Amino acid sequence: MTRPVVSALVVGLTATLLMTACAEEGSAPPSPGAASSEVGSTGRLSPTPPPPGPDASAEPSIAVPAGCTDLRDAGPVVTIVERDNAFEPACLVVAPSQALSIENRGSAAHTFTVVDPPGGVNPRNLRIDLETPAGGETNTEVVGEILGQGAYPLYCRFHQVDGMVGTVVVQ
Ligand SMILES: [Cu+2]
Repeated sequence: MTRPVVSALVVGLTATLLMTACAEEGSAPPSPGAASSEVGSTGRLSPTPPPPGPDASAEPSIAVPAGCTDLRDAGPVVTIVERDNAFEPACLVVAPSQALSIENRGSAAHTFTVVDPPGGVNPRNLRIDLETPAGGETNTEVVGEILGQGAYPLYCRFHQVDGMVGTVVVQ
């Protein structure tokens, strides 16, 4: 079965090698040296496999958390409510053309603080940091003038440890 294949592989070699290969193949298993030589010849003749393609994830994509509230159709100003101690909604999707109205309906002061990913709570990456007294209201500029498109961690500086955190997705 393998003899024609072996003959074809070594057809370019000298007659002496061809005879040797056939003799080895016909009478006994090929020696490791002969086998590696044939593999080497085949490798040079075979087309080189193409290199791995460029990263297919080059186009931007925004990971919107499951259950995030889409407020892009809620009008030019989107209302976010602060309570003790949570944002409502905790995760919101807004359009770059919308502004935010942050209403504190809790009994404590809160902040609406947005940071750049991936810095997390690094203050140097602050993008929005609004303190709202109890019963107060604060408005932001149009989001598109503050944040680029993306998903941003949101938190209250006073109550982050109490779980007053969320996500702002600008899309
Ligand atoms: Cu708070």
